[in-house]
Amino acid sequence: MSGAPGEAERQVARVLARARHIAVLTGAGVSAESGISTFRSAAADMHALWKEFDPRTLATPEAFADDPARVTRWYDARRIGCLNAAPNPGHLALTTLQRALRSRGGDLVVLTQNVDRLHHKAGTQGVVELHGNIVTWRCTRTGQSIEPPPEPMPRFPAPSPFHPEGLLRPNVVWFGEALPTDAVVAAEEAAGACGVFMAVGTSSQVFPAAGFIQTAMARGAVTVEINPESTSISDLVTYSLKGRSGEVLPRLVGTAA
Ligand code: BJW
Repeated sequence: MSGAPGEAERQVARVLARARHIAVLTGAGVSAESGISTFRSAAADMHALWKEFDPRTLATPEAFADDPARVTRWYDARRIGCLNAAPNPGHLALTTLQRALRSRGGDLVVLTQNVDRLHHKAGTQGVVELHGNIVTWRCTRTGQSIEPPPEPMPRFPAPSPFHPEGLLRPNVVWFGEALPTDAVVAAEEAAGACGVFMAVGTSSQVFPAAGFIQTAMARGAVTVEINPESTSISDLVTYSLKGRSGEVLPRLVGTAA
């Protein structure tokens, strides 16, 4: 549905106020206002990682096998950026909405593609991490995970403390790798059970995450997109709200300053 942004927003606010089960798929745009780069953006003035770097040389298992030092250095710099970042009003509005729904016997499930842990920092409970996280790293030989200290790593690649021949790699999901099964099951369940599905700050280009909205649509859920740019789902959703999530979400939830 289009129309004046103000009216569409008011309608979505009413939908949210009446909803009992909401699923929210979040992407890098939700963290943009916390200073974390997105991956893709059509806007010429917006920084996006894949405009600067080729994902095939950084975000694939083949890239890590080919040059583990280069990949580790890049991910470690991003890890430090995420550790130093704080949630923005968009993250906090989702936490407020989750608490409101839980207090009336419903729930809000955040399905995030983000690896930055900012939804956790904002206090949202039960966050489903579809693409893992950048805060914990695992041994390539044993699979054991650790949380490296909050300073830049001293060596690239990073030797594993668990195996003499192992390396540490971030617990993120690279292209060609399977998403964690429990996260996919939880996401399908939340998308299938919700009355409202929101896609916030995602380009909806990466699968299987971008497909969960189809599950919600097939079950008749009201669908909402929040994004300053148009995406492949903008014409498919019930409401497409054009704007920054750190501004739109607080207005929808009533936490705007
Ligand atoms: C704002 C804003 C503001 C700005 N407010 N908004 C079906 C069809 C075609 C291909 C495939 C398919 N199924 C699978 C594939 C292959 C592939 C894929 O999807 N490729 C496509 C790109 C073509 N998928 C995979 O490989 C996945 N694995 C898989 O399918 O495995 C199968 C398998 C099964 C069994 C065994 C083995 C394999 C894995 C995908 C992993 C994605 N990984 C990354 C990197 C994570 C680590 C890291 O952080 O480096 O995840 S890629 C990158 O994209 C990252 C993100 O989570 C993901 C999604 O990006 P997101 O979040 O949407 O961000 P952007 O930047 O794209 O968009 C930001 C948006 O925000 C923009 O629209 C802005 O306008 C907006 N914005 N400011 C609100 N203030």
